[in-house]
Amino acid sequence: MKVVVLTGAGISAESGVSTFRDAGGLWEGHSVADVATPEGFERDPALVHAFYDARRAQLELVTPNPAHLALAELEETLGDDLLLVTQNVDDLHERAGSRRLVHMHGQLRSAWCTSCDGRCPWTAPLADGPPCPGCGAASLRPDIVWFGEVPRQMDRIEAALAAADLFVSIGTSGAVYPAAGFVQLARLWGAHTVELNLEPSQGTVWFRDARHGPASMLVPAWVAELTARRLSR
Ligand code: BV8
Repeated sequence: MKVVVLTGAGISAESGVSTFRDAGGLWEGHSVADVATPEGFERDPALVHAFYDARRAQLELVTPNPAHLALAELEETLGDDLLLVTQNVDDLHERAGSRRLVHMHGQLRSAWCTSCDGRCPWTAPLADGPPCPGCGAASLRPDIVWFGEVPRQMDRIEAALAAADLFVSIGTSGAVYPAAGFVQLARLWGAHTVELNLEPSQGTVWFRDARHGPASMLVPAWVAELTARRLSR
């Protein structure tokens, strides 16, 4: 059985990472245009660096929750039959043990040089213009996909959706495309579709099965159910 799992900010909420659109979420106090677009970065790089430097620093204080751990266990069971696609830029899936993982919107703990186009692991602030380890230029930006930029590894994601028997969306509001459209592609290509979210998302109508509650409860239960079903065949 081939499975594609898509995660959003809701899977990291119980780890203490703020979501985007829940009350008190990240975008409160910031307009998307100012902190999550190339134009915003061009206009005020210090504001954008401050926004991402604060989120990168917060990663020191948070740890994976049972939902992240359950998905890592599922990878142990399914191996190459599972692809985990995350919209999240935190590293909680990696720290939980997931390896077959696509960060379609980039990663906080990586820096991207606009001079040499090189990428490198990065945990420190970027606001003070550190030199690129590759070319020495003070041209490092957050390795993040902003609005209007192209999400990463779309070919790989679309190929996995076309081959999937099961598509599961966890902790996402279904507000941002192309991620919000994956459920429609999966259905079109014959997959069963499941939503695991605190509340119905904007795309909940597209899911054959929708379960609502905290991810730290729903995801381990769903993984146990799937694993038991596989073993009983
Ligand atoms: C692109 C940066 C072209 C990283 C992000 C009109 C129609 C269609 C599309 C567009 C349009 N106008 C513009 C567009 C394109 C645009 C877009 O979709 N805009 C929206 C606003 C309409 N998209 C783009 O620009 C994308 N690029 O389209 O390029 C292209 C396309 C295909 C192929 C080639 C080229 C780029 C989008 C990437 C933007 N970058 N973030 C960062 O700063 O983190 S998006 C940002 O919001 C996040 O990365 C995240 O991915 C996204 C969605 O947020 P969620 O993860 O869903 O979080 P949210 O807070 O919204 O929801 C949390 C959910 O969790 C809630 O439902 C809540 O109930 C639930 N929850 C909370 N607690 C829990 C929980 N669930 C379970 N348990 C809990 N405890």
